[in-house]
Amino acid sequence: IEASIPEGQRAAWRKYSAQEFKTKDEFDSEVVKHIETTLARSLFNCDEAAAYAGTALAFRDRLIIEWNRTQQQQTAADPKRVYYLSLEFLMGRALDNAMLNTGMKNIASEGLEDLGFRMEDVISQERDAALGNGGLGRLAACFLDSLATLNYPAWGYALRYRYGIFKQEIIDGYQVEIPDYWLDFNPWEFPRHDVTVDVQFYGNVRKYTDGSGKQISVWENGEIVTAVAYDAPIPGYGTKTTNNLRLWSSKASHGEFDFTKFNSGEYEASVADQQRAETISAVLYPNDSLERGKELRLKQQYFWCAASLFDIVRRFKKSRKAWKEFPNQVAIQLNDTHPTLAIPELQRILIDQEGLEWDEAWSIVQKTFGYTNHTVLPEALEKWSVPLIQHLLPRHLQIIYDINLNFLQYVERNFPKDRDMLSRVSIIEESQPKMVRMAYLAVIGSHKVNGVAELHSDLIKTTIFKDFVKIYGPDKFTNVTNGITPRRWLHQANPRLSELIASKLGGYDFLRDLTQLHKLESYVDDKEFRKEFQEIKYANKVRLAKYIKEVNGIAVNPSSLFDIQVKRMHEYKRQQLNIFGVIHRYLELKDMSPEERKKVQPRVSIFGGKAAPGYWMAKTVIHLINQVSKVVNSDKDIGDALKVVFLEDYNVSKAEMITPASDISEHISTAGTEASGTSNMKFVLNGGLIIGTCDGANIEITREVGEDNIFLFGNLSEDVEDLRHHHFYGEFQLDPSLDRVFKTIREGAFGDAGQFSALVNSIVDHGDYYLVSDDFKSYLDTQKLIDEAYKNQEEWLTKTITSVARMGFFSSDRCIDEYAEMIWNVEPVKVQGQES
Ligand code: GFP
Ligand code: GFP
Repeated sequence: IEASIPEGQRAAWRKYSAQEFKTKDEFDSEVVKHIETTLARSLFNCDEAAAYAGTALAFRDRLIIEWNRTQQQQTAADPKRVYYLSLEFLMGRALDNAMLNTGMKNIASEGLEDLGFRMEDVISQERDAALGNGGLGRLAACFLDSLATLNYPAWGYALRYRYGIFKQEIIDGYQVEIPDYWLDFNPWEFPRHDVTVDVQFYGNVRKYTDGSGKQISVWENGEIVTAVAYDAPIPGYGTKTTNNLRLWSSKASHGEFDFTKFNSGEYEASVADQQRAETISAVLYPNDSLERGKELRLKQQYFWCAASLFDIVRRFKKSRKAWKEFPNQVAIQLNDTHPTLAIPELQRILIDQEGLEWDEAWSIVQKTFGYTNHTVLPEALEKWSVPLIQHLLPRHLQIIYDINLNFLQYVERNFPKDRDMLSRVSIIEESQPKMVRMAYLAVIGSHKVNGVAELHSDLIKTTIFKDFVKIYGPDKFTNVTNGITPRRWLHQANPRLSELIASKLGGYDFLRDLTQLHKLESYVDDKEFRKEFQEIKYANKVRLAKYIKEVNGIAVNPSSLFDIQVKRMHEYKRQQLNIFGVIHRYLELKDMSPEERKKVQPRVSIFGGKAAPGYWMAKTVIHLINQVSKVVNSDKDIGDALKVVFLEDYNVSKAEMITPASDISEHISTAGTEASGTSNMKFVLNGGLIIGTCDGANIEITREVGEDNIFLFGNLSEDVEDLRHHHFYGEFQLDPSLDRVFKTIREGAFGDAGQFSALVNSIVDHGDYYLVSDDFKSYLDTQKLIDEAYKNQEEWLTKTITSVARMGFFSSDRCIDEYAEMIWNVEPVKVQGQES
């Protein structure tokens, strides 16, 4: 509903229209006002949490003023918009980002000091918004930052989970999951109780023929759940654009609870529906390749797609354009297959509700969607059972069948000789029960499909989507190499380095155009610059060492080589390779005399990451790391030569502290399995080097920084299949060093060996699917090279500085510009500072 203030009254309104604070004093006045009135606290009971809350509310107000202006101006300009549908947005903390992006952090720091608080303490009060598992969700968050910074009219759509990804505690070396209830205080969201959508589930489809002889389908008698919008403002850096992330929360359609039931005394039943409805947006699912076929997860997906599409279609209809204009006004990007139901949903809206003919509607659908694939692991490709979809979404199943029928007829006409092709490419897998292959539906319903790094984009064309390349031609498939936002991952995480760079590059422009970093190459030999660069790295290591001491109780020497692997725990990411390497190092140290030991390069091996609750192998690896840590760290022979640390509850805000502190970080997936990786980019940008396989974005990082500045090892992706085959049919030769590691584990050096037998057996007896044994020697050799290289600190420094200078390509700004041009065809809209 548009409810404008009449022309005559606008002057009065404008006079009192909310103003952004601009000075330290104005900021303080906002903070104090919020602490006293919004929080009902006073001078006498204002702790750091309250100071955070007051500061956050002051910035929230500021952002929402800019948000309103952005939305008004974008509405007036009515440009083509991008809608990024992602079931995960791993946002982390918002305050620091809001302060830096608006350029108000210094003012706020001074203001807080006046009030008796330190900025650092205030920032650390905020809880992470952890609405994601790992790289996929964090990528989506970086994209929002870039979209706003580059002034693209863009919306993110997701679910407002009451519980984000679980909190991880390590108890006796085991991972324990604790629910993450993060919403008790979240100043960054705006509930929009006026923006709601009713979403239907279950029910039946009634068909009839209308007067003109047209077949009509009506989906009816379903259960209705209401989606309520919660908006989170996304400020761009150095721009007035503040875009929107809209999160849907579920509630019962009849309001609080069923009054009829309540009045007749059925108290429990009266709230049961309400609870059932609210469950839909209750939890974020951990990324577990084994977690399959959960009805609730499918419900989440549809609930979110249906609410988002309703909103998108409603916004499109406001400008009263013809339907054929829809793809010129709307680009929808599917982040992985989770939002694939948006495809049959849009088709349903167009044919069942808007009365378009099938072909016209389908052409609109295909032009509207783009699909990003993030994995080629077959077990991670989503499938839903036909009976489940039939039950939950009967009309969508019919539409999916019709899409499939049209598609298969097309394939049959064009490939009459390849009879097998039909069953290979069918959206429906003829299994027991039948399954809907979501990735195929996503490919068929989109005009572009992209992978996230060059190797990965090539692989999807030769493996999972090979037949589709034949059918549609190669142009439908493209690559957009991932990127990261330098605002959070350099400026915010490593302010001193950012400042140093700015001092050489003449200001902070490089944060908006990261390619400018190349100018740093001329400072590689600059003594002052080198010294400061090195000092910053050391200070970042000291900060991490302090944290490790506080939290893990382990004293680590900041002069040691910090070797870090932090990411989701998964066999393909091969944390097991890393810890086996650590055990090998430990055994070697034990073999040495004390004199020899003194000569080795001291190292701290740092791990962090969550394992999906049902993923036993990943949990076993966590347990092994912790057991090894216990043994090694308390071994008097070893001392500083080796320390092993597992950092509990790895998340975005911890990543901001960990990333700038690495000397080496590990990106050691089995070649061909890690689609891109993005933390590899973050580590190098912060002056650390990489040990990695020829996989994902490691390859492009190598191309940019040069082969001398990265430590690559291991087999290549083209050899993986043969090696696996050989494990099963050839003779399995275990690398002798790895054999010794396994013997040590079996002898109980790290506690009850039975706990680790499945892990060891997966390699020794079950085909070593992830090729740990094949890459072990090359991994150890490369670690040796690293020890040697690190001893020459001057050389090392040259490598790190040169690498930073060459990382410009990996900004998510570059990445978003590529999507905008190749896939979305959208243009920026410059938002003006004053009301227009
Ligand atoms: C958006 C915002 C509204 C705002 C309008 C017009 O609406 O708050 O009033 O733009 O400026 F959400 P829709 O695009 O969602 O209709
Ligand atoms: C997934 C892939 C990564 C990729 C990201 C973003 O993330 O290789 O970099 O998506 O495209 F596996 P993870 O959740 O596995 O980190």
